[in-house]
Amino acid sequence: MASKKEEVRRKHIRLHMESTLTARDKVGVQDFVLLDAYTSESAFLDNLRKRFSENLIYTYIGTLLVSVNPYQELGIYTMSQMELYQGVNFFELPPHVYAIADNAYRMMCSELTNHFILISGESGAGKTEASKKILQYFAVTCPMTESLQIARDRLLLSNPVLEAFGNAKTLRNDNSSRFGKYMDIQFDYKGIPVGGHIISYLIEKSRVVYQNQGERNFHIFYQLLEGGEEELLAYLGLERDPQLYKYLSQGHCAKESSINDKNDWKTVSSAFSVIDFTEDDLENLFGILASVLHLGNVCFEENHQGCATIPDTHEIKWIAKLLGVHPSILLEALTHRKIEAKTEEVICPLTLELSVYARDAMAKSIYGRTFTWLVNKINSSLVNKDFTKKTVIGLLDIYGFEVFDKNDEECIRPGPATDLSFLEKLEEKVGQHAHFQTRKLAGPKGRKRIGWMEFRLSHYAGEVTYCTKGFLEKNNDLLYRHLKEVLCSSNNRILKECFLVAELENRRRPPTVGTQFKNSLSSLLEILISKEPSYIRCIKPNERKEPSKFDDLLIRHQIKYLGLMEHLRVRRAGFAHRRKYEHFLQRYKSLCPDTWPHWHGPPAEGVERLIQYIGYTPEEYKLGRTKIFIRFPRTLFATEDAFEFSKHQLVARIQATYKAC
Ligand code: AOV
Ligand code: MG
Repeated sequence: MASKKEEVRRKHIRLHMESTLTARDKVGVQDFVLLDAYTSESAFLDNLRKRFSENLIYTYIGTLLVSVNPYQELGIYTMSQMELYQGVNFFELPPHVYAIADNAYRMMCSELTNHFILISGESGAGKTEASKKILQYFAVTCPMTESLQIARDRLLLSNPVLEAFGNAKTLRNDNSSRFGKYMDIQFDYKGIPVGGHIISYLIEKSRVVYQNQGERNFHIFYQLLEGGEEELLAYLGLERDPQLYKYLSQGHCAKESSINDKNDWKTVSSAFSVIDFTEDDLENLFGILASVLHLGNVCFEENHQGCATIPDTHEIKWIAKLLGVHPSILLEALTHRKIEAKTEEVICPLTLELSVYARDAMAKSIYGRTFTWLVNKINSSLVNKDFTKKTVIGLLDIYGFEVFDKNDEECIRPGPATDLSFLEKLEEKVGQHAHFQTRKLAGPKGRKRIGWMEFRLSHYAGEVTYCTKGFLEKNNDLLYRHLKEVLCSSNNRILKECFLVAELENRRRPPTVGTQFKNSLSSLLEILISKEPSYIRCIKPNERKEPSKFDDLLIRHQIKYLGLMEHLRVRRAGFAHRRKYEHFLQRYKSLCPDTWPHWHGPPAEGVERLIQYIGYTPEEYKLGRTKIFIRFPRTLFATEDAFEFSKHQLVARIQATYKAC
């Protein structure tokens, strides 16, 4: 095996050397740093296009990986590919997401440091796929013991479950993540994956009650209807046809040819059992999903006094049964609200509009909190208390620009605020901004293109116009107290954990979406600051999800917004590798008699002594305050090779001594 691998590796190096000389015009360069006209965006684009047309979707900028979504299976994620990238110096093989994963892993093992891989790019660019490939790479290539196989399986299988509940078909992506995800994979000192932890950010709750034309609700609803057993559906009071549910049919694409809900249901069902969900958990969980669907079908009418009534209580009875609440109290809470006067509570009827609002708020709130429960539940199955000393590699799969925290404040008002006042507030808060336009801000020239209730944002992909009509309801899930009381009284075990009675006593306003976002962002920054980063930038080649189509304009936009040219400039001017003195010394100290086996002085001096000994030339490196900067990859390779060699020598010496005894 090793010799075959060695052979392939050598072949690649030969090919690479030839390609840089002869085939460069055809397939481009595998590292943008090697481009001749490196400051020109057109040269950058040309190189990316050349490679894409040869199905070479990965290109480096130094150690940053640029990935273009191929929208087709390329056969580059096989077992033999994984083996090939294992333990290989970074630049020896063609760029690959496995190289990024392997590099982070090896650094973690050798330096005992924590790492994270940040994956960014616009919707549909391939972030989630990249993060899954990395997880698979670790699952397959890392050492493993029998007792830890379960931990590995849970790490892998948390994905389909989270995707079922947190992903949906959108216009841009048939499997779009509607939440942000940070996942720590924890390793023991031998480099065996032993556990993990997931943090989720801002699940898009509005999707539960409303979807745009051509979009769907979260996958799990369709999976349940399509794949759920007859008895289960009968128990939940559900019909198989998604068209019968208002919350599933507004986008007019409940059935989508690219998605196999039945198969996905099977995957998710078996994943549930591996990640420790009991029958009871599932019964409660599906009860909640079914209640949401029943809620969507609750219809209101207006009586003579202009108050909302529910003429048909069929759905109410199902919800009451599944959530373990009293049907008449639920009915009252959906059509009335409690107002607290000085000493007493007054119950006021709601208008039809406000009842619809209350119903949707209930559905969003239930779903949102259940999602949080689900993440916690998965986390409890990923915890591994047996290992106290762990190092981690974090994977950050962020959704970018569709979240903007400027919309919160207005949403806090109980009841719908007017959409126009929301827009006015946006104008006031955001003001003049290169990426934000409204009719008022556009000036006379652009005015014609923007409607009264619209605002326009510049995203990676170009401009997107948003209509604020209905925007507030979509983003609002403030629950009337009356409904909250009902949910706090629920007998559904999951809801009991999600809606604590103590919440009713707390009179403070719940944090707005913006505050939540800001808080989670700052805690994320804290997590990231303590780790060594690697970067993957994903690019979407066209808007039609088609293979082999390279849309120059769209990609140019992304090169700009992802800051790739700046990154390239910095890389060209600077030094490709940087390592902390301690880590560098720890790894390579055996190469120099002065630093081996221990160096007692300051690490910086030790490093200086070491590199002088092994003969770094002055243009190859620079010494910073805490780190050594190495200009060329080959310098680091040479050092690494010397290190490997010295290790073999050491082993040979030990063996020889052993034999001699
Ligand atoms: P995203 O995570 O960046 O979008 P995904 O990772 O879900 O995008 O990729 C979108 C789709 O593109 C996938 O479902 C695949 O069909 C295809 N795809 C992506 N990467 C590859 C690849 N390496 N090889 C083959 N096909 C690929 V979003 O979550 O919407 O921001 O919100
Ligand atoms: Mg995604």
